[in-house]
Amino acid sequence: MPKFYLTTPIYYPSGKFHIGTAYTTALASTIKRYKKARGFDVYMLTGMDEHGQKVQKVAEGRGKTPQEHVDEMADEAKKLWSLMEIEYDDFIRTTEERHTKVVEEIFDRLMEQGDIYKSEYEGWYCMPCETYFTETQLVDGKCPDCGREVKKMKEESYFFNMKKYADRLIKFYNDNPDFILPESRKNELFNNFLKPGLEDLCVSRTSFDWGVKVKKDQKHVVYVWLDALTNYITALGYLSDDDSLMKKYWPADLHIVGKDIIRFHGLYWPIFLMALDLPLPKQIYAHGFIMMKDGKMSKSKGNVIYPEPLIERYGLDAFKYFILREMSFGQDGTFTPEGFVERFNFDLCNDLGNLLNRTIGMINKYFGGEISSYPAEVSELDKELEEFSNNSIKQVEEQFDTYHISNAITETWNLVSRTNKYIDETAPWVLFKEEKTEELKSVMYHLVENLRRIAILINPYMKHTSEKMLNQLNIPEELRTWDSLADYDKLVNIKVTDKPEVLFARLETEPEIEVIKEMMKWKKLLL
Ligand code: ME8
Repeated sequence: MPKFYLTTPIYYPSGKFHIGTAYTTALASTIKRYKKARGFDVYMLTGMDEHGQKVQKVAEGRGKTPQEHVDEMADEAKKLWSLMEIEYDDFIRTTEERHTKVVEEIFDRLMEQGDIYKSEYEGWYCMPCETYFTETQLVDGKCPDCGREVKKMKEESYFFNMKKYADRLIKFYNDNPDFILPESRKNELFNNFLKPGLEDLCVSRTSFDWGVKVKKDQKHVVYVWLDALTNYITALGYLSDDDSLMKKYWPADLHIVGKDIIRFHGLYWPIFLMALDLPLPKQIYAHGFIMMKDGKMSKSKGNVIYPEPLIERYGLDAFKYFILREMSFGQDGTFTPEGFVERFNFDLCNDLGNLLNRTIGMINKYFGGEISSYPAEVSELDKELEEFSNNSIKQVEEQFDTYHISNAITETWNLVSRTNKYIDETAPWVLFKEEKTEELKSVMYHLVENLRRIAILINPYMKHTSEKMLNQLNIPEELRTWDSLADYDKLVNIKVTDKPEVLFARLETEPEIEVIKEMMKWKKLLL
């Protein structure tokens, strides 16, 4: 079985996770379910990045030790991922011994090899980003990444010799044009950082102590990004007694990150791996941001909406549907209450829910809930629908395979619309009136067959809806698999439920928008 190792960023426990964090994780879990359905042995890693000055400050603000704080936050994170049914295989925390021990060793080894050397650092430091900038990198004297104040700081530091590996990385980029997705992000990294020449990177701090200590120089703490990035290999047991997962799954097939951290993943991480003599990840995908009306949704700004109230009121599937559909490949997407209610009512209620309900209603009314098998004769309209449907499957797979999840959803909804249109075109109620029983049966067969396919296509991100659809149609197990999408004539003795259940109950637009606006007023929360 081919393997597929997939990761999310490990998030900072600096505030309660909002729907941006939830988006990355839901995206990864969706890709995992898709890959599994396609026969891959998938391993998905997520976790928490628990060290650094920012986390230390937040803990102090709560009157807790950093360890107490991160322990609570890790529990909260796991609760959220369980509520969202995230199918991760491991949850790594950078404060765990299995991680810290290996980070110490890696740092030591890189020092021994001469890749890390001691010097002095002076620069402009952005605390929220935990990053130093040179004078010229600042934008209007502020942090070029987040726009906040920076502080002039000087400290004795260890540096990583990036320059030594820069040419190898340039060659790697040239030899692997799909290494960074989307291409625009790759070009940015290439033109703005690699071409002008990489600076050596400061990889230790003395200004705080919440982190992994440098083994041979204990007043230094390992830079949080060197600490954090290595999670992708420490979780697999790199340099530990049992490194069987490392042997099996490394290199990663896909690191999913937000565009804010592509620089760390696309430049520093590959170079650290080169220095460790390990193969580089196959692909890194940087997605866009979920925006609010006043800019990027972020833990530090507090302009957030949390997943829990949305899931509680509208269900997990509707929540995932919205965030995954709204974010086009590599682009930003916007969260608005209006958009959410509209998608719920139009896409889920009208388009999908009604298609299922109408179909089941008609089969019950016209045939007592039963139709036998693939019709002996098919009409032009049937053929058109079948072709459209076959092509939709191809498109959805192509989009999933290239991680264009939003497009895969759009393609699926095109099939939903096309199937709805087929009902209008074939006008089953007329066929019934005119007693064209065979034609009517044929139409019902095609409807069930396409609903079956749609249910399978949405399964990676709307598991419950998918199962409800397949159950109401009584589809046998062997025709619920991804492979069975290729079939179109295998259904026999279809017996649909006589008690159809509404998939998504229509929302009253205006009052519902108000409900979501209230959710957006939840104050910034820590836990
Ligand atoms: O950067 N829209 O942690 P972090 C979409 N610990 N995604 C968003 C988002 C938004 N508005 N806001 C956050 C860190 N994200 C480091 C990572 S990895 C070795 C270390 C998601 O808690 C997105 O994936 O700040 C982004 O890259 C990540 O959360 C940042 O999480």
